[in-house]
Amino acid sequence: MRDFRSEYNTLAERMAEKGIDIEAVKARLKAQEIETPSWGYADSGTRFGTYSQPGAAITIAEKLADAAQVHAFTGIAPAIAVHVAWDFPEGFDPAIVEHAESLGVRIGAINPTCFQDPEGLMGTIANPDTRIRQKAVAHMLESVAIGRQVGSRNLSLWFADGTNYPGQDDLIQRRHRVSESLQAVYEVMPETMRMLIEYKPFEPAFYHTDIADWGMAYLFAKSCGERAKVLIDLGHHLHGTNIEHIVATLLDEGMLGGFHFNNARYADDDLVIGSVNPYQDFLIFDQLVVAESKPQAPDIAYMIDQNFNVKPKIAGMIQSCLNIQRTYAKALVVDREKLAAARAEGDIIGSEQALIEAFNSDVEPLLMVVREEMGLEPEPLAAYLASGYQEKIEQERGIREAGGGLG
Ligand code: PSV
Ligand code: MN
Repeated sequence: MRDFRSEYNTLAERMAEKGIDIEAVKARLKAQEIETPSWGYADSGTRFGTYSQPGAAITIAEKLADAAQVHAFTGIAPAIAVHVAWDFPEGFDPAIVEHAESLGVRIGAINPTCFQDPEGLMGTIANPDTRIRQKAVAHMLESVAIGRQVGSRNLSLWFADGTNYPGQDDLIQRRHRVSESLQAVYEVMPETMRMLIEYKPFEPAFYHTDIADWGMAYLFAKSCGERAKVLIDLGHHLHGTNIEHIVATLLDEGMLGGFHFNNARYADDDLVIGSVNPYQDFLIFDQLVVAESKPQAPDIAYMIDQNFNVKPKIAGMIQSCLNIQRTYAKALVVDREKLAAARAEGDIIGSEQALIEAFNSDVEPLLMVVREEMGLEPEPLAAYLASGYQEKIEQERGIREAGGGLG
């Protein structure tokens, strides 16, 4: 293991020269929380099939146990987002709350599963058939009720609604149906709960999707009320989209409610965050760090939305959390004074360098010290891999018929 303590001391000196308060940076890193998705611990796949991994979780209890490992080793993943139909197929059992607590974790965002009902082929909340719309609303109300019982702060909504061919349905009428359905759910949400509205420009519908981009999500959120916000899934953009600009705009409008972290190379690939475009991830965190420093810091749910078809799931999730943590740390050590001065002088090289220097800086010794101070192993991935947990679940659970998550 590297001599991280002395490397940290050198780094701390360099930071002090730049006027960066390293203790404040460490405090923010210790307070970071990333929610992992229950479906990331289950078997998943593509439209061509679902793949079974030895030891993959099936029940919510197994998913929580696996998620608890991610938290135990990283210290920053205490909550697990659930997908109602996948996690509570026999109905919700409140005993799960205490069970999660006993594992040192808690249930986070509630995701109604509004996209696998065969009756929803023409849409759920945008469907021309009132009965099908009501069915989707009823499922969301059931999800709100679960949210109340687990004390969840976020109802996280994504819909597969859209059309495949021009003329298939009236686009404006569909908008109105979406608004009405969302409002019906918003009205019954407890004051403590927020509605996060996720957008996606394509898939499974390929002519139009009813909530195609951040602007549409924003308008639907506005039509509901103050506690409705936009959720950005990094994989839900067309190529070339400047996501950090969307982040900045929503932050400025007070409308950014949360993230679904992942990386995309071609489409909604669900690849590990940091694996395709770490610089873009850094530029997103740069915006977030600036917003956090404002008097009214934004309330943002940081969630991972990934499926691990080829990587081992728990190790993949730990790797994802660490990639996010590293990205946050790099954004925290940007020399903001230098950046502001360069911008004021119109020094484009200097301002970009301020970002690049932070992006290129080695923050690992800082993270290792933070982890040590949190009572964790300095190298969580290596520690997990050496723990024997993966071998244990492979032996106990074996390979079972895949279930529990989509690609
Ligand atoms: C849809 O592609 C999505 O991003 C939504 O967040 C769903 O809840 C999740 O993926 C399902 O895997
Ligand atoms: Mn998502």
